[in-house]
Amino acid sequence: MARITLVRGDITEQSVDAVVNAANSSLLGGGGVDGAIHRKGGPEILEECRALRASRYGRGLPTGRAVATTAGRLPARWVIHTVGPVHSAGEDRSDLLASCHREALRVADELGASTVAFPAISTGVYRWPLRDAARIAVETVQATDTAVEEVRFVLFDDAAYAAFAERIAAP
Ligand code: AR6
Repeated sequence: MARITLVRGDITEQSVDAVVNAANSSLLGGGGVDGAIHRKGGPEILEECRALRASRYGRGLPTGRAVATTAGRLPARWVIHTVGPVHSAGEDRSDLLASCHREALRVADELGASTVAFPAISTGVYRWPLRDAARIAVETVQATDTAVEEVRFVLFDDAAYAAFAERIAAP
């Protein structure tokens, strides 16, 4: 099982083997984490995303799946793009949010990444309540068999940090 660490900060500044991007199915960029990664990582990332759209993922990357590209100019080797579910009050999409974490770790294992930084997937534009997202993210990482040594959750503000810290402390 990977060791879980928490930091408050910006995911684009993490010196890790892989950073996870909270992308959308188009893989062609957006706001939030996705916008920051493409802005700081430079055009090489988008080029590889376009190539993925022209080959394996002609119809886009499905929600809950993950795929890797270069990290361009980021201080990481790879970006692992995953698509979180949009939160829904009427439908339980927790399995898809768990799947993002499992699939990102599976791709990290394929790459041989031993340190991986995750943002709080789906808790921004996709409106997932923070405490519930923290529970799903931490439980899933704890339950996933992986060779990744460190999973670093990178939380952008106090509220997100507190939600993850509370969950890590939970028995
Ligand atoms: N570093 C770490 N965390 C960040 C950063 C950053 N640089 N910027 C924002 N956050 P979001 P989602 C936090 O919206 O909800 C995009 O348009 C943010 O405060 O990035 O999965 C994509 O293209 C929040 O807690 O991702 C998709 O269309 C968390 O990261 C859509 O948004 C996730 O917020 C995906 O939405």
